[in-house]
Amino acid sequence: MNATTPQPLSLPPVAVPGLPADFRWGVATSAYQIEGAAAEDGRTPSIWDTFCRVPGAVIRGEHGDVACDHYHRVAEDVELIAGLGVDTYRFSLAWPRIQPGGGGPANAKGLDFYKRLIDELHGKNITPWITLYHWDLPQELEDAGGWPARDTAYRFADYAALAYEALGDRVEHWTTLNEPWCSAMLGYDSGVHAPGRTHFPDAIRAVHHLLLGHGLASRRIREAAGDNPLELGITLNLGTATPETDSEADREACRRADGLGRRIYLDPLVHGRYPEDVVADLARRGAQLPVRDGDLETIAAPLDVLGVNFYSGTLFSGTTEDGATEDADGLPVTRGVRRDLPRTAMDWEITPGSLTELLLRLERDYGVPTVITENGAAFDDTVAADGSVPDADRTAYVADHIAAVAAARERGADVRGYFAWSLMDNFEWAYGYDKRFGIVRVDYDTQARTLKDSAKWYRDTIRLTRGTPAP
Ligand code: IFM
Repeated sequence: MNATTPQPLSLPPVAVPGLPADFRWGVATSAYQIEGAAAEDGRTPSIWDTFCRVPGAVIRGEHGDVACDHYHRVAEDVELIAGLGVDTYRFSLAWPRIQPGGGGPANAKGLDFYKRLIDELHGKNITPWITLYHWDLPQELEDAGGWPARDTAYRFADYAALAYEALGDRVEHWTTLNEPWCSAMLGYDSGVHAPGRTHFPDAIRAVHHLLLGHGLASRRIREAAGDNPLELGITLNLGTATPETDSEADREACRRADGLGRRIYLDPLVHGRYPEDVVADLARRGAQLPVRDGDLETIAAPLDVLGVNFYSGTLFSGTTEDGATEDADGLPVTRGVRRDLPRTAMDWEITPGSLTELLLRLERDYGVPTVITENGAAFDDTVAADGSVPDADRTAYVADHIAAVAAARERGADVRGYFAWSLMDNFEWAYGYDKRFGIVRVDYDTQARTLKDSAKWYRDTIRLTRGTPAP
């Protein structure tokens, strides 16, 4: 938002009706986006360290070498999290920090960092919620074929077992993968994310091997946990697909988008099968899911919780702007239609009602308890003369989405928590440090952290909703 754009008025924090006292409130981050210390204490390069060095891959050639320097600021950052009054902190482990090179024994120094973080969190009564894989595949495993290669799924399960063995005594909440759609499609089809490959059939192989990796890792973790308390799940990025009109072409476009964006993950995870229509769509595009005997049983490992990352819903048309129903390759058109709606700095439409719709659909079709493991927005923040960051646009976004969650709960969706993305501004992948998603501002020159107005609103809203007295 710049000086000429009027800021919306700031919302006062109020108790959100319909959210119970035990509703989980959190903030989320991921390793490569905040840690820095890319070459310290034995960490080896991930695909993102490599990708950031590819000319033109990331805005201004930025990278995560220092990021928010979280590796060296754990105590300060946990203090910050505690000040927000959240009960949960979702973060990811860097695979190449814990198991350098993607194979062999654990790196004690890498583990020590996470033990320190977890102990600091426990010291402040904050529940750690671990994600095992938030996109930082050890480079050696990409060199050996990456996610399109089946072996990567087995390497992931070994890493998961190793991480659980070291940290399982202190952490109950484990997520295997973050947004496998992004790993597969952005990494291996469009190539806008690491490792930057552009081969659709390989992306589809990656989908299957990511899901297989999830299933194998889940089995290893459950076996290791025995009777110890464990909440195990996976996080998907999910949205909604709405047809532009009631035409058959538009409805088909939605079916295809929903198939490749959601059902290809949810159906095998929950029902143990890939959707037939999606398999047929893939065949038309020369791609195949490389399923072997027993894989689907493995993938359909019990899920205690489904993590939902939600940012926007999409309107789809089955025709080009010229009215054609086939593209240049003779494939049916699936076109996202731009609406006249408010947008974030990512140019994503703001559609909180779609979150209610999504949660009700997940309840109806899949029936697994959900937690919103990410929701939030990038805006072009400005710092006021007094140092404050009056981000009323972000506050409104978060408030509207929390209300959407409450509305879904009231209509029967079993949604148990909400984590704001993100705790602080950080490395936004191909956008570098350009897009700021934090509720806390980071000054990358000084590494100073400043609560934006949205962070204060979030803190006060949590307190009022829980009904706890002001400190
Ligand atoms: O920053 C990302 C995060 O790593 C994964 N989910 C979407 C966020 C915003 O793009």
